[in-house]
Amino acid sequence: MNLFRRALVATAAVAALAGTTATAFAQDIKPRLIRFGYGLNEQSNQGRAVKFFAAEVEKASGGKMKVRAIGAAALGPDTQMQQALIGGAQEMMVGSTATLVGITKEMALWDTPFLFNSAKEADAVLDGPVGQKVMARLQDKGLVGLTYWENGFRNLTNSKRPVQKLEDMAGVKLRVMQNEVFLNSFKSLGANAVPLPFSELFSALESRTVDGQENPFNTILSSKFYEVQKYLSVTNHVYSPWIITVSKKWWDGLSKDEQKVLLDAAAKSRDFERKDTREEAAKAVAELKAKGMQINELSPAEVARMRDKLTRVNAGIAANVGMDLWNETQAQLGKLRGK
Ligand code: TK8
Repeated sequence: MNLFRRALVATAAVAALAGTTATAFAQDIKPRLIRFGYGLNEQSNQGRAVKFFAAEVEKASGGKMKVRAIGAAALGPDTQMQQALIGGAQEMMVGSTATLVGITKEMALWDTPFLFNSAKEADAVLDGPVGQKVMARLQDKGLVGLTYWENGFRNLTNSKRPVQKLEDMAGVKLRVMQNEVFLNSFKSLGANAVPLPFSELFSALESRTVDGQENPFNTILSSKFYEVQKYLSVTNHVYSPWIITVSKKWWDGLSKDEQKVLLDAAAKSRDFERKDTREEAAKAVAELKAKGMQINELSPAEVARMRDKLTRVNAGIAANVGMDLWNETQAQLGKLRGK
C-alpha cells in the first residue's frame, strides 16, 4: 500500500468511527418502544408511510428506537387512539384531523368544503403559519402534532345511483366521519348522513346499513370499497389531511435527541407520503374503473350548486375556529391565488 492509499484508508476508518460515535454514543437515546397506530390497512398509502417512518426512526436512532406499526384500527378507531395517547397508554398515531375536532376545535378549519383548490395550496397552508398554529393547539390537550400527511381530496361513492346532480343525493344514507361539519355539510346536500368510525365502514357498506361514503380515491382502492360500491362521483368536495400525533405525556419524557429523531423522521415521511399518495391517486381512477366502478364527473353547473349549498356551512366554521384564524387562512389563500 503506498503512502497516499494508506492515508486514505486511515481517514476512512476515522470517519467511520466518528459516525458510529455520533449515532450510538454521543446521542442521548435510550431503547424505546413506540406503538404507532393507524386506521387503514398495511397496503394503503397510510400503511406504506408508517412503514417508511418506522424505518427512518430505527436508522436514525442506531436501532434503539423501535416503532411497532399497528394498522387496520387494531388499536381502535381514531377517537379511541387519541384518548390512549392523551392518557399515555399509546405513544403515537396517524389519523384524520376531522376526528380531532372534539379535542381541538380549530381542527375544523380543514373540514371547510372546497377550502383548497389544489394540493399545492393545501401544502402551503398546512406547512405554513396557519397549519402550525392549529397543530400547536393540541399541546394544551395532551397531544403533540408532528406533521400533516395527505389523505386527499374526497369523492363520493354509493350503491344506489350515480350522483350527477344535487337531487341525486336525496335519501342516500351516507356514512360521514364523526364530525359536525361533515354531518351538517351532507345534511344540507340532502343526504341522510350517519356518523360512523372508519373501522366500521366496510361492513356497514357490505350489509347495506349505509348506501355510501366519501373518501379519497386511494382509500376507495386500498380499502376495497369497489367491492361493495358501484358508483363513484368525482366531487373533490374537501381536502382531508392526516396528522401524526404523539402522546404529550410520553413526549415530555424524551431527550432532545430522541425528539429530534422523531421530528426528522416525520418531516421525511411527510415528503414520502405526499409523493406516494399523489402518484397512487393519479392511477387510481383507471384502476377503480377496471374493478367495475361506474365513475362520473359532475358538470360545472352542478359543482357550483353543490358548492353554494356547502359554503353555507362556512359561517359556522369561521365562528367556531375563530375569525382571526379564518381571516388569516383566507388572506394566505388570496395571496397564493395572486389576488
Ligand atoms: C382512517 C380515517 C380515514 C378517514 C375516514 O383512520 O374516516 O373516512 O378518511 O382516513 O382517518
